[in-house]
Amino acid sequence: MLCIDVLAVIPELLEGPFAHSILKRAQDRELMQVRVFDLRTWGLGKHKQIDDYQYGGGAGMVMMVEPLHQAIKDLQEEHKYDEVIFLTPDGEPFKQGIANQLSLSKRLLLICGHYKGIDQRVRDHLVTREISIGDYVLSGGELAAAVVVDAVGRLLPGVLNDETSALEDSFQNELLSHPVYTRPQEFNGWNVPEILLSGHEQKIRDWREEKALRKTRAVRPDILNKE
Ligand code: 6GU
Repeated sequence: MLCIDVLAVIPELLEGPFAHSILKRAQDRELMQVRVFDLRTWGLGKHKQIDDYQYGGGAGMVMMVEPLHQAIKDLQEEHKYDEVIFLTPDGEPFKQGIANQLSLSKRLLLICGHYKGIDQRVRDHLVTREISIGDYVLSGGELAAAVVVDAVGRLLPGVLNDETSALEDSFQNELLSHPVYTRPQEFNGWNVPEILLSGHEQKIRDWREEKALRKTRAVRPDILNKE
């Protein structure tokens, strides 16, 4: 059982993604538990403040150290985390390998950033890993957290059925996926490639590999022949 806790500024953003399909199945089968916490619960004072102006000046609010520290401390009291992950556009690029690694954990804490960022002292002393889901800026870390939870959750043994084996995914073998077809055999004059109907297993494997290679060369040459 993998337990993932998420500290969010807008927890509502995370209600949808975990309530359906594969992530719902993972939770129903008790292979994964996802809990979302509202950071404002730990906010300061009457207004439950969680952000403030930045020292040195400049536009944009910064998430304060105290609410995050208290939240992490309270949650750590319940159980130790293998990783405390801060989701941030300046983190390490999220790749399949990281998802594979995280799927072997027992407990993860994901922290969703907002505004200009979080006080550096949280990153220096409390966060163990920083992850970005790509080279673009989202308005908050919640959607990134949903991406990470999805990518990790579907890898847990027993979540996917055999026919949707995660091992054949794009990126697991460093090639993009080959094209796939289902019925009908002909639609609008558009035909399924003959080879797939041949029953010739080795030829089909070769054809798929060739297609995957071509596709990868065309759109992601950067992932070919790495090291
Ligand atoms: Cl993890 N957070 C935000 N706010 N923006 C991002 C991101 C994360 N990854 C890419 N862009």
